[in-house]
Amino acid sequence: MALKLYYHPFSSYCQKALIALYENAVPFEPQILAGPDSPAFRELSELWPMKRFPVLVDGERTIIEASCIVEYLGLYAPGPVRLIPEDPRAALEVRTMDRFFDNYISTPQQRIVANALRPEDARDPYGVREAQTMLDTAYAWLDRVMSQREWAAGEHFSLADCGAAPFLFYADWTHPIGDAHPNVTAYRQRLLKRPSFARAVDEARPYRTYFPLGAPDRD
Ligand SMILES: N[C@@H](CCC(=O)N[C@@H](CS)C(=O)NCC(=O)O)C(=O)O
Repeated sequence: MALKLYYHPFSSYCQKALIALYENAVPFEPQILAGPDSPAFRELSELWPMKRFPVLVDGERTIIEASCIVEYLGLYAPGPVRLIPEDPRAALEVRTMDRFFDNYISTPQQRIVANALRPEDARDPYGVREAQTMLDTAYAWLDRVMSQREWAAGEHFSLADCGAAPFLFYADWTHPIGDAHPNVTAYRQRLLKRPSFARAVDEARPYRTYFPLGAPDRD
């Protein structure tokens, strides 16, 4: 039975799962979430009441959370690109970096974007400043780490890079990485050249007007 992925092409967490699918050319049926009234969105609401996406369906099984989807694909649809290393010690480093990108790059980035979507009188400038400070701290830490690495966890492209790619892409649009973090900027460029992410970026191009802060005229 074909895997089904409920997703939107412009969503960063969905791109994280798409990268894993594209890395190993795993076939799947796209279930595009074209707004809250679309059939796919109604199905998503039944599958996962949190209505967060992506969600993967494999027969009777529903898999939530982008990291778990990537782990699931490694177990049930493995291919030549191993996104979680076999060695548990190497896998721990991959999972550590994966948590870093979710918690300290994506979370503050989404907080800034969510603030822009609030009604004017419910905005939270203090929260935005906190999120910007977290991003600055995260960029500085990552810059040191990436001075020694090609990919997030070392030599091999992994689960951690699947998240890093879209999260750094949108983080730079939201709160620029800047000249003070050349290793992060160079890593973001390497990610943009990775064919799996380049494909996800291209598929998301038609939706750039959706970016609440205004998308810059560049990748
Ligand atoms: N922890 C979830 C986060 C997923 C997530 O936040 N997805 C966003 C799209 S990028 C979403 O569902 N937004 C809709 C909403 O917040 O209602 C994961 O890792 O998959």
